[in-house]
Amino acid sequence: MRKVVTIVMAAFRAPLLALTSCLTLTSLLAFMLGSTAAAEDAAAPANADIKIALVMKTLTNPFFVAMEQGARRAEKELGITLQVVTAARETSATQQIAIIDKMVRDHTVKAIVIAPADSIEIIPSLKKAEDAGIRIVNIDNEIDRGFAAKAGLSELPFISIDNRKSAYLSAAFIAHDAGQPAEAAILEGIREARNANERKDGAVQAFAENHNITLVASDTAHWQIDEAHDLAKKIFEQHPRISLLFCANDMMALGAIQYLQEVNRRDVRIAAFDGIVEARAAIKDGWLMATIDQQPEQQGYLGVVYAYRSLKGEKLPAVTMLDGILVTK
Ligand code: ALL
Repeated sequence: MRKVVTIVMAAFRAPLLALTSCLTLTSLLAFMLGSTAAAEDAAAPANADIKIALVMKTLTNPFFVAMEQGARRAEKELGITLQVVTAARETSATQQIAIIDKMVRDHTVKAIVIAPADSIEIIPSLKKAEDAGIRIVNIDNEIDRGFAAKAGLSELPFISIDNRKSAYLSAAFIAHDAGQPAEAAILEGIREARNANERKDGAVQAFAENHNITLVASDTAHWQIDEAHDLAKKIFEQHPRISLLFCANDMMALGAIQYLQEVNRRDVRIAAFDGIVEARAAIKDGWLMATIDQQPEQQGYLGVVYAYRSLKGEKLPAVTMLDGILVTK
């Protein structure tokens, strides 16, 4: 297990380090340029007093590292001040709630861009934020619109991809040509997240459309690599004939692949979701068949741009759907 974790950690620590040094350089440059510009124009950068927060789940998943990079691009372009905050783990939904509550209490930001860990529990905190005059943009995982309306939260602009359709595309890639009877399994994301359920539905549909396929197991590994390794072990020990596996994100696919490598099972066809660099490498190595690029960089970028435009009084589209791009090579 450790092997994959280390590879993944090392792989995204590098861009993180690069990002940090790049930020340091940027700040240095900004400082140097700033001191020259200060003579001519004391008010640079233009919107530095506009503080926008990007609240994500965790930086232990490269998906969110890419999302931050997009948000930083918007920060630079708009000249605003961006604060990026995450919880510790995929499962730290309560920590994300505490982060929002503290921002409301401390009046530190004018807008919040949120990729929620949980589609329902976060709603009361978002309502408090809205009541405090903070603009909110929902990206990635949609909050539950029914609960939001009941809580009196207004309709938040939402930016994401079509999770059901994209999961269908990914799972169909391994399902459509199963010409012999085959057993399939699904590793689900956190069940309190709407996108996890939509992805499960899409994969169930893709498997159901081929009458040769029987779905024999579906369980959650909470988006996490280690948990997916252990869940895959359990499921494959119970159903050794499984030959098709859909994982609702790449991290879980990497955990499952690690298990399959340990038991030397090259025959299992796996489809996943996110398009992170490590998953693309697994496709090249033949361990993964498909994933979905859900453009996290662009989601982060647009989230901040929308928050800014909302603060400028613009009316935003209720739903913005980016393309979920099937990656198979
Ligand atoms: C979802 C994202 C990604 C990610 C997962 C883990 O909301 O869309 O698929 O892998 O969260 O937190």
